[in-house]
Amino acid sequence: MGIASEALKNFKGFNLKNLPEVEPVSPGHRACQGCGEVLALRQAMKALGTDVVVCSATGCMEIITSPFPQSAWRVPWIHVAFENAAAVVSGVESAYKALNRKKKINSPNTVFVGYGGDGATADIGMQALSGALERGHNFIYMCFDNEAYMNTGIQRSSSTPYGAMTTTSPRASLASASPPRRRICLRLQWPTALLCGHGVRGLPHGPHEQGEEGLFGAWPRVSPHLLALPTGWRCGIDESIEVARLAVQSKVFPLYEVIDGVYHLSRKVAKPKPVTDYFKPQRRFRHLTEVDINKIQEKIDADYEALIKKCVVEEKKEKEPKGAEMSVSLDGA
Ligand SMILES: Cc1ncc(C[n+]2csc(CCOP(=O)(O)OP(=O)(O)O)c2C)c(N)n1
Ligand code: SF4
Ligand SMILES: [Mg+2]
Repeated sequence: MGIASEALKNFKGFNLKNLPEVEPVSPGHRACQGCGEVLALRQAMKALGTDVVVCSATGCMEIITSPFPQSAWRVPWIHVAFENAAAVVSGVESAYKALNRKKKINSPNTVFVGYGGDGATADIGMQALSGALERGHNFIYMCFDNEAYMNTGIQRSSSTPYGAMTTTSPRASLASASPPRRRICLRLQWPTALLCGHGVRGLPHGPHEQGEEGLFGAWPRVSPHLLALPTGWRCGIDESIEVARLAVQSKVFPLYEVIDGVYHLSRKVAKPKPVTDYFKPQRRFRHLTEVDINKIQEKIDADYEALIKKCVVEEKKEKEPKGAEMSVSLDGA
């Protein structure tokens, strides 16, 4: 059983009625207009509260929140290298454990958070994350997956979807290209929590969303968030939430959790939209031919079917909670 701060224990999901007022990431940072990633970071930190220690890999969310001599962080925050956020958060968690045991500090409920982009997680930081998971540290790891190395100029990462244009992937037809790769959660093959869409629910979304036994019972947790953003995805500055929502509705990014090896589908996509609806607002896909798109659609359908077969569908979560129409979550898939 893990431990959780008061803010986490009382967290009931996001909607306008119960949005926590606390702002661990303050306004005035330097994210691009319409950035979905900083919205996810803000929402996640609101849920986590202030009794936290955060370890940040380099990437956009580090650069835009900490241009010397300023900082948008109102909680303890450590900037580490590109590859080792999970290693550092492991060390911090172990140090707190030891200091608490020796009664040198009294912080039994502190929550330890590591985060990085898709480059920092799925590529260069995979080893550190794998090690931290294997050791079973008490921490939450968030991957802010914007599907490229955005901070350094939109280079392709292993999370970049098949066919998307980046500054390092050619726009040639995909007919002879290598097949799409699996997302990080599937590659980790570890009890993880996968959630989507701006991370606007901030934290693992699904059957065990609320309560200590669910959200906080199983440590460690890995939460990839899919984030749409105008700069790299070439959508409008007012479209990033809608594009992320379309990712769920078109089955491109299904919402599910894996808890102790059991797959839980958080939202069944009853009336899926075609992938073309998801691609349309994003100019990074505009070069694709009909043949390319059909191939991608086939792969999405096959992957979703395979996921459904593995999943327990939590019927009670099919219904929207009261007040959800005011929610900024990505439900409705
Ligand atoms: C070892 C190392 N290689 C490369 C860099 C340069 N670098 C800094 S941030 C970054 C891209 C980060 O991409 P991602 O993790 O996806 O985060 P995003 O900026 O997209 O949020 C790169 C290549 C670095 N800081 N350290
Ligand atoms: S480049 Fe993308 S992720 Fe980075 S701040 Fe701009 S919109 Fe956000
Ligand atoms: Mg990235």
